[in-house]
Amino acid sequence: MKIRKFVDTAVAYVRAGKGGDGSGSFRREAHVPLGGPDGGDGGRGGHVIFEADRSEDSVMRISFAPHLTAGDGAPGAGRKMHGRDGPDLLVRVPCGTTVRNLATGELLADITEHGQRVILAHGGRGGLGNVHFKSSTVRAPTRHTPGEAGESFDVLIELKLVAQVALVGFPNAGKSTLLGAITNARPKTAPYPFTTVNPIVGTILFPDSTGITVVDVPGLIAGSHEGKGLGHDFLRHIERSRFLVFVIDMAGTDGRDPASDFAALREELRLHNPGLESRPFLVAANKMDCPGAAENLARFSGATGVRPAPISAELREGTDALRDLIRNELTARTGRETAG
Ligand SMILES: Nc1nc2c(ncn2[C@@H]2O[C@H](COP(=O)(O)OP(=O)(O)OP(=O)(O)O)[C@@H](O)[C@H]2O)c(=O)[nH]1
Ligand SMILES: [Mg+2]
Repeated sequence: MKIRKFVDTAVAYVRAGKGGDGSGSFRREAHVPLGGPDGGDGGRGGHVIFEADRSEDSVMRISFAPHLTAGDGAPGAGRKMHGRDGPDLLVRVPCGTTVRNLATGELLADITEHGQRVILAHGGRGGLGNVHFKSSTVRAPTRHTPGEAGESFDVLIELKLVAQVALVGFPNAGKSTLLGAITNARPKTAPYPFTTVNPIVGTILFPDSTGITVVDVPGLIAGSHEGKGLGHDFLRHIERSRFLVFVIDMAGTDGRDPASDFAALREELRLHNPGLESRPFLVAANKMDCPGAAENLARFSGATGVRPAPISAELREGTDALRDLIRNELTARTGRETAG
């Protein structure tokens, strides 16, 4: 079973091929005196191309062989022969990979769909052979140009795992406890806010060996959309999931009101990205083992019109039913089958 950190990174040096040099050849044949220039052009240097491949699941491999170099173009030759283009280098990366220029931070590619290709570094153009430089005054040009260098730079490659389901809730609501109860992940839990600082992905494994990936996103707070707390980064993670599970502390710990918690979470999503609050969701009413939770739940349903799934993540009560509910809702409301 694989439990991965949410972001998997590699640094690499990409170098596209150099263009082949143009040729400065002259035609020489037994019965053709002064045969004239016949030097062909050099071939283009190979590109470095990244391609998304759904069978890849990490960019870590790249860090073991971080020089990504495409082939050089061949030089041109006599008889106007064009040099062969340098072979391209095709680098397969998982869907959800972004590539940045390491020095400037500039985003060079955001590769999401299987089969999508991006030319990351262009090969240099081939040089021109001397056939191009013939004119009425220069009958026997020796001039020919060298191939251009290919592009080369260091890149930062990041894979952002895309989980199917995101757990969304205020700090301390019990998201990590729930992730530990329903998936193979074993995140740290503690009775204080912001225990989780990096998103963690786990997989719900069903007996028929299908799975659903779930990400525990660190606690949202009012103002997250402005960068408060752990801020934007985590809202972006939520954005990538097709289905949301709101984890609400029904015990109303620290004098919280569950219905206003729910409203505040949805508002935070809306402020970050209008439309995000209407992404398909279900609500898990957590901490139902605590005193007052049942009354709070009744009030919650009255106030919001939503019927949550009652659970105690800590005692693992209702969590099996929640797994099944997540599966059914995910399939019914996003039209997505679970992954094998
Ligand atoms: N009584 C009770 N306590 C719970 C339940 N679920 C979680 N807790 C407790 O609530 C506290 C917070 O749980 P976490 O799972 O760390 O909460 P979180 O939402 O991941 O919090 P952050 O990582 O800080 O955002 C821990 O002390 C848990 O033991 C539950 O169902 N019942
Ligand atoms: Mg947590």
